[in-house]
Amino acid sequence: LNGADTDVIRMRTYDLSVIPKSERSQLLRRPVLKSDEMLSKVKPIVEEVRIRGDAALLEFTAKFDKAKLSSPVMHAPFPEETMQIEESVRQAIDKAYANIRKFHAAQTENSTLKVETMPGVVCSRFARPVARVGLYVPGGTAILPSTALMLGIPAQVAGCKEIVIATPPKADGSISEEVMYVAKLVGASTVLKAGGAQAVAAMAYGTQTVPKVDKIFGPGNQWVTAAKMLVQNDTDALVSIDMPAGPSEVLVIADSTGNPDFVAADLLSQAEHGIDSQVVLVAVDLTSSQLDAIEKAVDEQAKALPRVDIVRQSVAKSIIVKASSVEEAVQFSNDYAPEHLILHLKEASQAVPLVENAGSVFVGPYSPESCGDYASGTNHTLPTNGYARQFSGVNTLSFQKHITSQEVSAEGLKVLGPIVATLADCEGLDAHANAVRIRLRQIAN
Ligand code: HSO
Ligand code: ZN
Repeated sequence: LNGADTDVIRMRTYDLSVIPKSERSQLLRRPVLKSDEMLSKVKPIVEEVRIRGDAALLEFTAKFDKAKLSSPVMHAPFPEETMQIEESVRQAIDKAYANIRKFHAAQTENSTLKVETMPGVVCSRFARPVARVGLYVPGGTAILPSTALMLGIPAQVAGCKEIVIATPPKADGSISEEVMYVAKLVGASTVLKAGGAQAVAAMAYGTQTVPKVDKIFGPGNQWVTAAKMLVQNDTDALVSIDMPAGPSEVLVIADSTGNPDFVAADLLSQAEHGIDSQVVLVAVDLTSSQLDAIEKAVDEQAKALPRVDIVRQSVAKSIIVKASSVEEAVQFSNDYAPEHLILHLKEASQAVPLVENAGSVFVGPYSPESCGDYASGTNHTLPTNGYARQFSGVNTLSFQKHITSQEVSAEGLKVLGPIVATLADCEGLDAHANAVRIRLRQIAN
């Protein structure tokens, strides 16, 4: 055995009952994202692609992904030979597709909301799809066809007219065959063979071959996140983004009924994503032997993982927090606002009403995060970094926008008009008042 392998893979432990307030707030913090620094690194890349289009895009792809391409895009219908996947994988993707589609189709808002606020004054609201969307599917240390499903399906059910999927190519210029299969399932029109800031820029501004999109979705590394923030602030690009993204995270609340092996497995499933993954265990009234059992399971299971080197680093930064009641545990979780919250509790579903801030909740011992990551039906593109306080995860409505309308009858204007005119007078906006009074005079005649 070499030295590194015998090191125990363990989290740091804190106790909420003794910890000072200042230290408690430290526990809630995520690693600082160096956004200024990243923005200045990403800016020249985005500029090059904006100005020189495909030529710059191909140069960056050669430099960063080591792929020499003649064209950065593939257009539908995609050749069957790009999506030759194992039969068992195809069936699993098809089942996941069906579940995710079922849950996201139920979220579409196709009916018009209509309210008569005063007699003759009818206000409505109706939804329309965002016409052109760009979906970023990360490459990096793992291929993520599941992310293509999670972004592509709501786009499809919302009725988006143009779906562009961007993902970095392998060095031979090809794209993961699983991602290509999903691109076909969700009806993507274009696959952009590029990653990083250059892919985001290409979709934000459009190039000779890449269609310009209206909204960009999807997780990504710091380069992708910085590029999304940059193009969102450029009024020339006229593009929006789903949400600010940071490293993936899970918070598990476990009481003495929690199976230590299950708890450990859930912590590790998030820890294996990347070295900056955030993993938190909140232990409710566990004895030290119960805690030891979890820590031992983390160590043992981690060492059997192919991605143990990643896990070693993420677990080292992760924490165990001791709480004395479910209420105290959920309060801590609400303050932390985790991307994923797993409840390993005796009465797990009874704790759900206490949850105020979380991206997605996994209730009870048989609901591992992995189910939501892949196939139960919920979306895995969720707010990180504490943004679960104000953001929802990606859902069907993320691909729609709402238009309001009003229809006022002559009778309605008789009642509403004087109110509007008075308010316009009060603001000193005579033209506004005139637009009403000119009609009221005509109605009176
Ligand atoms: N847990 C990730 C999603 C994912 N897991 C993709 C596996 N594949 C989002 O936080
Ligand atoms: Zn995951």
